[in-house]
Formats: sequence, C-alpha cells, structure tokens
Amino acid sequence: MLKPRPTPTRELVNLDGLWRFGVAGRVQDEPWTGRLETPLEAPVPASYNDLFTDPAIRDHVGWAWYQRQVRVPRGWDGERVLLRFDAATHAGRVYVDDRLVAEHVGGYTPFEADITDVVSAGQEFRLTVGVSNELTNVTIPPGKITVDQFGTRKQTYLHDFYNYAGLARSVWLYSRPATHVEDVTIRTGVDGSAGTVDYAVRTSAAADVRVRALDETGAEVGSGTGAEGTLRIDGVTLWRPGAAYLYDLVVEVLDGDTVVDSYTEPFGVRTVEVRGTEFLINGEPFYFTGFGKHEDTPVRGKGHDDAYLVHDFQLMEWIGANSFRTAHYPYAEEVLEFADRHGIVVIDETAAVGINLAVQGGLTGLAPEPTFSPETFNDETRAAHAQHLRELIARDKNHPSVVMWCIANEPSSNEEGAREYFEPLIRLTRELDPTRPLTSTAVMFARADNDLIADLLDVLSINRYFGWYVATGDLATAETYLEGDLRAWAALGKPVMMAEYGADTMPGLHSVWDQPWSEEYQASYLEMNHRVFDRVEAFVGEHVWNFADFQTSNGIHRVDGNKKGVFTRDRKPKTAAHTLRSRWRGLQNRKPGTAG
Ligand code: GCB
Repeated sequence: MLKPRPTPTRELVNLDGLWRFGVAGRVQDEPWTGRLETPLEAPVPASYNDLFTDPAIRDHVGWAWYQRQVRVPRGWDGERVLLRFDAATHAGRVYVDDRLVAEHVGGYTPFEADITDVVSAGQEFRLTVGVSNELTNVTIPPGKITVDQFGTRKQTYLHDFYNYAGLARSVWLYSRPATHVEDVTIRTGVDGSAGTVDYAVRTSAAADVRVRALDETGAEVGSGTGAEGTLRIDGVTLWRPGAAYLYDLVVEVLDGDTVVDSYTEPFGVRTVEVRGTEFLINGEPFYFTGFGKHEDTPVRGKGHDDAYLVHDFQLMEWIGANSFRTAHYPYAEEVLEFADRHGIVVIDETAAVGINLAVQGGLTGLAPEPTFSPETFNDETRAAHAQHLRELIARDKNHPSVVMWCIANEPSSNEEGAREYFEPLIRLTRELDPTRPLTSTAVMFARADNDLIADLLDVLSINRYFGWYVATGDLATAETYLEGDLRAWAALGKPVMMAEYGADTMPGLHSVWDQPWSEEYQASYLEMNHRVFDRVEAFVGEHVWNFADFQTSNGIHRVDGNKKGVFTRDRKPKTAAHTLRSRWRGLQNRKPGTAG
C-alpha cells in the first residue's frame, strides 16, 4: 500500500492532534451516532494507556473511541477522497457520521477508506474511530481474554512488552484522482557500474504509464513507458549501509498528453543475497551490529515520535550500530524512511510474537497444551498471519533499508505442527518477495537438533540468554553452553546471527563481582557473548536485546519494565553502552578478524 504523499495531483491533510476520547462503557452505546459523550481528549499519535490516571482506562479490554470533526478542503470536488490510518492497534472501525466506512484487523499495518460518496468538498463530517486492543488465539500477535470472579475482562498474552493500544500513528485525509496509481513495486540489481531498476505499476483503470528515475539532484537518469519495465542507471550510486543514496521514481498516469496522476516513490539501488554462510549486501559480506528495538517511550507508549526517532538513530550511530530488528511488529513507516535516508539496515519483523505455548511451561519447555492444534493456534491463526505478511510486504517492499523479513519471533519451532504451520507462510513470503532472505528467531528450546523449520529459512537467527535465564551469574558455564549451542547451529551450513542476547540491568547498581542486575555484569555478559561469536565461523551478526528499557505487563520478573536496555527508557547510556561502542565502532560492517 502506497504511503500518501502530496504530489502535483494529490493533496494531503494531516489529522493528528487532540481527539475526543473514551473507552466503551464510559461513553454512550453506538458512539458514532453523535458527539462522543466524554470529558477526555487523547493525542494522535499516541497509545492511550499511559495518558490517564484512571486504572480502568489503562486496564480496559475492548473498544476505545476517538472522535473529531474533519473538513474536506473545498478544492477537492471531483477528486476521490480517502482516509488513511497508518495503524489502529489492534483492530479498527471507522465511521463517517453515522456510516461504517472501514474495518481492519491487525495493529501495525495501514488501511484506507474511500469516502468520496459520503462526504462533500468544503463540508465537515464527524469522524469516529473505534480501536480494540483484544488479542485472541486467532489474532497476530495472539493472546487470551478471560473473565475474573468480579466479571472483569482480563487480557493476557505471550509476550512481555505492554499491550499498548490506540491510534499510535498518524491519520490522514487525502485526495487522489479517479484514475490513479494504485501500487508500485521496485526491484533493483547491479550490472557492472550500472543499476537495473525493474518496476511494475498497478493503475486503478487501464491507462498509459510513464516513469522517470531522478537522482538526488533531481536530474533524470532513466525513463520508460508502460506499466512494467526495466530502467538502466549508468554510473549508478549504490545504496550502501552507512552511505545511503536514494533515487526517486516518478510514476505518471496519462490520458493522451495529460498527466492525470503522479506519484513519487523513493528507492535505492542495492542487492541482498545469502551465499553459503555469508550475508551479502551489494555482493559484500555484511556483519550486523545493533539491536532488537521496541517502539516504546514514556507517556506516549508506542506513539510515533520524530524526536525519539532522531535521537535513537543518533545513539545508534554513536554506539556503532549499523542495523536493527523491528522487534516485535512492523514499525511506523517514518522509521523505515529514516533508515533509508541514513543507511541503517533493517530486519523487518511481523507481529507474530508468541506463537508458542511452551514458554508458559517455564524453563521446563514443556507445553501445558500444544501450540499448534484446532483449539490453540490453528488454520485461522495462520490465515491471520498470512494476511499480516501480505500487508507488511505490500507496505515495506520498496525500502532499500529492509534487507530481510523476520516472519515470527520465538515460535515453538521445535514442536509438532510447526512445519505444517510455517511452510505455507514461508512459501507465501517468497512468492510475495523473491528478493529478500527470510529468517525467524529461535527460542531457547529450539535447538539445531530439534528445530523443524531451520531448513526452510535463509538466515538462522538465534535468541539466547545463557548467563541470564540459564546459568545466571555464572558466565564461565554460560560461555560453554553458548558455544555448544551456536556451533551446532553453524553446522547446518547457513549464516547464523544472534538476534537477542541481553541481561536486565538496574542503572546505578555496581559490583566488583559477577552480580546480575549490575551495570558491570551486563557489560561482562556481552563481552562473554562476543568472545563466543568471534569463534564461530558462520556468524553474521549480533543484535543486543534491547536498545532501551521498555514497558511490560505486570509480572514478577519485571520491575517497571524490561531492563535489558543498553540505554535507559529515557535514553541514558548504561556502562554496557561504552563496551559495545568500543567493539562496534571498530568493526565497520565486518566480522572481527576478517580483512577489509
Ligand atoms: C525474549 C523475547 C523478548 C523478551 C526477552 C526477555 O526471548 O523475544 O521479547 O523481551 O526475551 O527479556 O525476556
């Protein structure tokens, strides 16, 4: 799905700001039929959970309602008028005045409503949006709703981060011509010093199409006609990690000589490939340094914030991170665009976190109930996962920063039924995008000798906490466990990367001993991991868990959130930040000990 942009034929109105807000039960039934009866206002974009002092709002399970007035610009007569929600977490319903105009399931991908027939240029309408935070066995991510002895609905889920909900990304009103560009797909290659740009344009109706590629100065470097074709950019400047370069593809829909629609999609020319045990970008081995991140900040929850965006990328540059994983859901499009412009490499992950009931069994790894069964995660779950993959790839396919799809985080990939669940999803992902490698992160119970999906993936991403959840405080034992585990994965003959390793750390707690939770322990724990990584041949990268401390649901393992951040939640460095900085700033995208 194309991001709405202002172009010579399209106009865009941003609907962010304060909206009337209330949760179901505290506002009238059918709130879309009139003015929302509430004293509250909520900012968009922001999760609503941490805004209010009332615990009934923070713990609410079900629909929450947002409402505002919107005026359609008077010049839009004759244009199609659309609403675009960058995300409504986890399900959305949209009403224009009394009328339902859109429904969407999935909290991290965008959706639109064509409202041309129910609004008029120059007139106002009442926009009401319902957002549900419910997670069940057939949502992605999954969860479970129970009713306690007091009749209160409770939401539980299989991930530790807090289930923030609401309108956490921007909302737009935009105009588009009747005959327009629906979609653009761009795939690039390298031929000597030239770049090749395969493009495919989908239009809303049969029409002539013209495309032009412009470089960063605006000079035309290639052009073509027809809905599909290949452009050649001689003397191309490649998009490289740490040295981004973007071109624009200007796509025009023609009626004779008249341009009826124009849309510009930025792109970078680069290749990605897995060869043997190497991960290659533009044919050169790439070693990932960086983090699993979260979209998480105080007060805003998962609300997108450009200030944190800029600051987080500054800190990543400071520390020598060349990449990150969008753990555990697709991030705001602004984040990927920023990564595109600044040469940061992204592993783009779905929201399929917690397809795993074995984790409930604690460290025994025994599932109290099977993960894959008609009663637990079933065909309907897989259909939701497939739909999520379609929407993710439709949204993110043209970002040069995205070099790999991560189809799930820590599924129960060693359990019966895992292959049957994942094989069709992996086939679908490869059909949707044959150009990018695939991975999925392996939970601690999934080992090289019992994992059932590793042979279907291109890169083996491993999450391990030896020295934290296992062999706590005993780094010597942890080191032997880790080395044995990783060497077994490496023997499978594919690139291996550490997608998560980390230790909870209380800023300000210090110790001369290997004391868990101290700043020194986090640093020693990371150094122990690095010693092992440097001994494993097939290793292609290290992503520390996590970039920053983040909020979690209540639980005895967490004190005001997960504290595995290398930075605090307000982005102050812990001691380990300096440890990582001295290691990563020397690596320059390369594995330690390799030439280059
Ligand atoms: C994991 C999960 C991640 C958790 C982390 C932890 O394996 O993938 O979401 O936050 O462990 O800190 O326990």
